[in-house]
Amino acid sequence: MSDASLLREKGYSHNVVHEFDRRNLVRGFVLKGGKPTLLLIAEENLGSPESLLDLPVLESLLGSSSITYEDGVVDGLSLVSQSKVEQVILDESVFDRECIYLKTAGRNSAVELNPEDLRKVLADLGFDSESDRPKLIPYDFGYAAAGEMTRHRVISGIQPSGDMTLGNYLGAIINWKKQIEQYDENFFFLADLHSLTVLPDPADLRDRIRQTVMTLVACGLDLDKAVLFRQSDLGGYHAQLGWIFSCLTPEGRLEQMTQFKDKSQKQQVVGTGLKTYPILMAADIALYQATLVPVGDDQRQHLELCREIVRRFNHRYGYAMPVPKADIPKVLARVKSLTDGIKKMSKSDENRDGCVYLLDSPDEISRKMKRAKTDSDPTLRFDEENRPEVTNLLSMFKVLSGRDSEPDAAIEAHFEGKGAGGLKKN
Ligand code: AQP
Repeated sequence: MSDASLLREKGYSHNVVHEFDRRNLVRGFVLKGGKPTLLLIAEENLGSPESLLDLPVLESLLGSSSITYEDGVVDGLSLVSQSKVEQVILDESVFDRECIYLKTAGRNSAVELNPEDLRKVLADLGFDSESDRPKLIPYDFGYAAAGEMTRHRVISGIQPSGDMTLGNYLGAIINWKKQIEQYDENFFFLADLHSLTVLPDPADLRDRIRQTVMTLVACGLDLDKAVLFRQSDLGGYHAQLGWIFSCLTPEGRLEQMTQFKDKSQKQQVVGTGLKTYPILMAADIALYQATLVPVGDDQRQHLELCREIVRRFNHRYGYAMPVPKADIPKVLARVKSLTDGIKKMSKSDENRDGCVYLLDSPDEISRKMKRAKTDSDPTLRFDEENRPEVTNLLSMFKVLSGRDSEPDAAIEAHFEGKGAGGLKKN
């Protein structure tokens, strides 16, 4: 049985393709040493099979120091279904990709698959990382070089592009504060070079830099435990690494960025910087050899690109920097506008009623909340797809009342019979 026929049999949607993007290729190796193991690893993390064997991390994962491996193309999933392997090590970084390709044995073709489906197929085949004796070992090989997982160097930035919103706070700042308490090395910066992409007035920009610093301090960012700096004060270094990274980034990748698509529509003249923004962002992170980046969901795609660029750099020039991980809130990773549940709450939004600004007075916040868009259904339910506005308000309540670990049903029950009016009062 081949991987393709296995996926067909299991009913997982996939395509068989003959031309595929190697960056999205997942290579399979059979490792022998202790238990026969299938290793599924993203091509970019591989380096060479020889260097893979040198990885002490692999030895420790297998609990064995003498590993041999079967090279060549391995029809990976089908080996699992034939019970020829007893455990699977899965490179977690495959989940950064929108799609992956599993090369099929003996042919120059690959199975195109959604990464989440790979996890489901493995679970269906009895390989589950949740069981007592896990047979599925998830590991992020792209990140492995960063060393011990319990230590992190944290970095994140904010553009001084307007008054800070509740979106900035809940998407990012709240996590910055948590990281400061947990890790020793924390760097945060005012991304003023990034904000030049929308051509701000110079005097406004200077004022906003000052105001953003003051707001961050007012949010409780403890500057005894973190470094806060202005990006342009070290701009030469950021720009230099950005240039090197730009040489490693296919132009087409930049056009896929949704933020570029959104922001370029609002500009009369689209500057090149708006497009290359994610490259500078990758440099901002890699320059400091940071490992953890607390950001909101809108930056997920940029972080994914940053990880790709760093892997490519390490692969081409030798290891120099860890592949950073994004730290994105589990609840309310993307705060939506109060007036439009499809749009993200944004400091540069012209409609100020859509945003809760951190410097708004309590009266102003209450006025905006009262006018927030909801729908005609008086029963309050979390339903992102069909009721984005109500879901946004319920999620805000959930996080701001410190009940984010509770199930959605508990929050819905809290508002039973109170309708949107009751929710807005909270
Ligand atoms: N609505 C949001 N929900 C969750 N997180 C958000 N962030 C921004 N808006 C939301 C997070 O805030 C951090 C700083 O953002 P930024 O200043 O670097 O740029 P941005 O993501 O483009 O934020 P804005 O507010 O929308 O700015 P403008 O209007 O200038 O584009 C990031 O971690 C971001 O994810």
